[in-house]
Amino acid sequence: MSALFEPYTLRDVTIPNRAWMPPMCQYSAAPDGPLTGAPTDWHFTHYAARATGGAGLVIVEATAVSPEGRISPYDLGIWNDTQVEAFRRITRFLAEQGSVPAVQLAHAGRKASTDRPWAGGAPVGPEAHGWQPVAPSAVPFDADHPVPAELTKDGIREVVGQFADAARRALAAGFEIAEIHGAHGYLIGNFLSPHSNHRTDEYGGSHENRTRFALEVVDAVREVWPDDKPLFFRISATDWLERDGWTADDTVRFARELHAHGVDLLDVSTGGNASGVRIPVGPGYQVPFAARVKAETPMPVAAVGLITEAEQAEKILANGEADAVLVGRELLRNPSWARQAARALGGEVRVPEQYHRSV
Ligand code: FNR
Ligand code: 531
Repeated sequence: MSALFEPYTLRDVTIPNRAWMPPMCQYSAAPDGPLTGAPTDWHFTHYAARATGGAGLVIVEATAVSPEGRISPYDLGIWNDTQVEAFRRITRFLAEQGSVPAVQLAHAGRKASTDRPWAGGAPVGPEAHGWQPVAPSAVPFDADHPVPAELTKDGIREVVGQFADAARRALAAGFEIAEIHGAHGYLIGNFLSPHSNHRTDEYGGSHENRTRFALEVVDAVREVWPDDKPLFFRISATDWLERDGWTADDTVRFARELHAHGVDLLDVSTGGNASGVRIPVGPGYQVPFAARVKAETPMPVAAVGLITEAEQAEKILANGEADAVLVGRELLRNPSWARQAARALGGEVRVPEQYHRSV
């Protein structure tokens, strides 16, 4: 039996295989008006295709917990009931197709208020639906980004509450798994790393202080999220900085703490919080970070990053380097990657009845 097509049960949720779709922003929601942040026909089509293509878990893209938590004005959000209603059509269909619907809850921090990548991705001001980003410290991501406003303690408390409200809405929207976005240089990652967190109060300085905000978010979400449903956390295992950054050792230590706080799986990415770093990109280049967490802590892990081939994915799991793989851009190229991997590996995958003549 192929490891990639072994079902995986976390708490009371069984994911039919280990070939999962990671969150990938589509920047396709309305940027203003009553439908701001609500999923559209595009989002339905985009996610439905990967579910009918056999992905066992579909993690909906970074979905902002507040308007100012968006990366771009075109991001999805889950801060109001109109958005919840629009998500229900997607979660219902994914579940009908046998895929587990998940959503990544996000706050963009100091990388907020930027244009869509295909429009250049530059920071936008109020004239283009933009706003003032916030962060743990008034330290910009790079020379092209504005200086963010330093969050006060009240501001921190407000964002923690927004994550809890977003989790409540994610549940109402029909999601089975919530993933907290702690990676790629957004708000939670801004607090974790000494590269971006220069605070001198109890949210800055030591490892315990810099991880405080992330753990307050985890605790607030875990309290709302049902005990029978899994909670994931996505982390950037390293900033790829020579010094003064977040490191793989920090990640291993933090993985133990997240596990103790009720996080069920760590989704292990890298980078995004420091500009101008050299990242050794290549097939499976981030897998070693997931493998370290899995080897040295009790935390289950998902691996991601240039995993494109069925045999490559199978080997990662068979070698015990990860419990699941996330296939991103290859799934954008080929929505039926999971079904084709099943054929290659002799695994079982659900095929829609309507397609049975094609099996
Ligand atoms: C991403 N990625 C990403 N990551 C995340 O945590 N939340 C997100 O919303 C997005 N959005 C996003 C959009 C697009 C268009 C791409 C290509 C990527 C990162 C993604 O989940 C994945 O970690 C990387 O793409 C690496 O995996 P692949 O693509 O090499 O399989
Ligand atoms: C790509 C990215 C991956 C890893 C580090 C930095 C950047 N993604 C990240 C996405 C937005 C689009 C670019 C998110 O995490 C929302």
